[in-house]
Amino acid sequence: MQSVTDFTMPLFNTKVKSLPNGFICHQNTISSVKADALYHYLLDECAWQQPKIVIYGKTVSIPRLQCYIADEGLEYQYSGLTMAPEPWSAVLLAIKNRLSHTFGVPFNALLVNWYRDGQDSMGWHSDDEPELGREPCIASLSLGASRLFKMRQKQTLQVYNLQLQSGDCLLMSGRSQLDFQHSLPKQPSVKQGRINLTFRYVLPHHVR
Ligand SMILES: O=C(O)CCC(=O)C(=O)O
Repeated sequence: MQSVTDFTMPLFNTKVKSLPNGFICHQNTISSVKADALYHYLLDECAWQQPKIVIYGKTVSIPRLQCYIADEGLEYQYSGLTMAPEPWSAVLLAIKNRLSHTFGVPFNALLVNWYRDGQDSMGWHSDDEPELGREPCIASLSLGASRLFKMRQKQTLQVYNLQLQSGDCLLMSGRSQLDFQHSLPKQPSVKQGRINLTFRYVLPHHVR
């Protein structure tokens, strides 16, 4: 297996799928060998948590595990949760810097989600928390099992499907969070795990 200490991302000279406005999928941004090495590294290294959130008055555990990593002091809040950041490892810092350079965005935060199998999921939502700003640019890297990603136009309710493969990098920018919700539905037939990394720029406290 490839060592993750020499983990670097190749250039983004990959196929780009056309999707609704604001969504771009860069396919095969890392080789399957690197994606596999990174997946197993993250399984071992991340401080996984399964927080509880309140939905329609009921307290439930989120249906996946997660880990929030960011620059010092950059808390992130969603669904009533406040997440204090874990520090960057050298491996994740290298990927963040590569993506920042590629997309011209000074990413400073990362939410890592681990879907242990097809029973784990993410419900419909937009990444529209105030600390992300009005039109955030989010780079979302998929590792492991292939999963269906859905985008739903908020006005027309038209749904678009995208099959995300290991090594794909989905960029969500422009009006993607204003005009669409997205979700990762349960897929009981999927038996393998998937890890998704969403690199974000979180506004410092003084400009929120
Ligand atoms: O796992 C995915 O691809 C979706 C992640 C997501 O929706 C999010 O982090 O906001």
